[in-house]
Amino acid sequence: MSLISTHTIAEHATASSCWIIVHGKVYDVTDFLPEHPGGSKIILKYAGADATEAYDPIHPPDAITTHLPKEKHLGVVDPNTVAKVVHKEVTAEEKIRQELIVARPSLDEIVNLHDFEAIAKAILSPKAWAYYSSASDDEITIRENRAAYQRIWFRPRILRDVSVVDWSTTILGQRSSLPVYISATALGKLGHPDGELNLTRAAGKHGVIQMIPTLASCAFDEIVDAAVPGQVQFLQLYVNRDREITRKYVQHAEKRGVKGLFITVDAPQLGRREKDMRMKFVDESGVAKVQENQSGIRKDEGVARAISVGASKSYVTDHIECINQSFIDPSLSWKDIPWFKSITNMPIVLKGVATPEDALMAYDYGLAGIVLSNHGGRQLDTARSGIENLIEVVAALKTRGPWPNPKFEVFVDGGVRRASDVLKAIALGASAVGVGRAFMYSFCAYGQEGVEKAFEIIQDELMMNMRLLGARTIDELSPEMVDANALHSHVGLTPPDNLYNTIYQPLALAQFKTR
Ligand code: PPY
Repeated sequence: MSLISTHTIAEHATASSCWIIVHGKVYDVTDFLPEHPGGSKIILKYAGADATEAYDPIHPPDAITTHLPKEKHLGVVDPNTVAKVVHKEVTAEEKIRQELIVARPSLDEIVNLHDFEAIAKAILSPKAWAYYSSASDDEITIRENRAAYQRIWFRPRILRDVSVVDWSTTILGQRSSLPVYISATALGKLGHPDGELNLTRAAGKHGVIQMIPTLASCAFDEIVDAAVPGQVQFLQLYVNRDREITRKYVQHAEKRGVKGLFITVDAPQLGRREKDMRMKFVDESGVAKVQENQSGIRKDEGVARAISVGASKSYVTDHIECINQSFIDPSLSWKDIPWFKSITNMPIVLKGVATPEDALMAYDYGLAGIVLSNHGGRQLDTARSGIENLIEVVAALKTRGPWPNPKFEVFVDGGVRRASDVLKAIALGASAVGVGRAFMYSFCAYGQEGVEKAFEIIQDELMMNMRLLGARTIDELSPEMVDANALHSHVGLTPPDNLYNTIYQPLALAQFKTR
């Protein structure tokens, strides 16, 4: 491979000749610019320079090598020409963050899932925290996801000999040590260098099922390769406009042993997440700044960095700039379902169902199940919580035949932080519950060990709550064990969730310029 000097690379810094460096290798991406799913502007920002830092959290490591023809792989950067790293001035905020990382509580001191979230909030880069924690519009739904569980009360049974309790179960016919699976969350490397692999490794050790996200930072194969023999993994799918890409991806996943396909159906367009959007306008020193004339951002687009997608507009922020909406086909419809069934034998589950009407359609289309989800409050704001929808959905499904129905499973996700939440959902008819952010925060805070600790905490809480509830197995959880009468009342008489509320960061307003 030829050695190329940084000086030569810097001469190719325009749209008519665009070279970039990724992981020390030099690529000519000129012809690829119009094809890049995230648009050409983001690449041009790094034209003639090193793009690795921006590339890493967003792309699987092999994306560039597999997508770019071999003749565009130009060589490696001549190390003698790389300027010695000049240490950037560390901001006061960054200094505090570094100190907090060192001063994290020891893992022994972590007693609940909120702890992970609080630590992640303190030690993540402001951008990563904004992306992960943000939800759409006024963030009503994300908070309702928590609040809804607290409008359900237990009706515990006594004197049932609960010396032995067993919370293991099956999910889509697969054994699971917990009635909980790891739900898909994107861009894991924004929070930890090992990204989603933290989840895979912890899940493998503990017999927990992981749903692999389409938009993982790690390559799909890397995540499957990290699994131990027999470890069960599902796949979350964003359906590409180019169905050939989707077909190949799904069939490859099935060949690699993935046991279930969860098609995301609640995101034909990305929700507007304001915390994330505002991050774009805060420079490194925390000073509010409108980045006019940069990457084509126009003042008249306000704070939302808008890109055109057909007739609609959707925002992209710095770190997800490379994820263009072409990943997500807004024309996806029920008509596509038979095609999915024709390309795979994996059980197919729709992720993001919110009404009994759609639940019945999924059932009638012969699918394997649904996830009652509002995408962690990141899509349609003031959409109801999955747990609230569960009651109506189960009532509707009972009109189609005996319940529970092993051929059609209902899952719930959103806002789960306690085993008591899990038990409530199962008592009301869910097969299992998805947990996304809480596991992600556990690896942001402590890597794989954090995720393992999160599993242990859930187990401890399950044991205590099942004993106190009088349920020895998951099958013994029944609707009579909960009082959900207040669930549909949105009046708000529930005591505040103090732990969660101390972490919750209120939305901000537009900032005045500093002089
Ligand atoms: C989300 O952020 O909620 C996602 O599901 C991932 C994502 C990220 C960027 C574009 C589309 C979806």
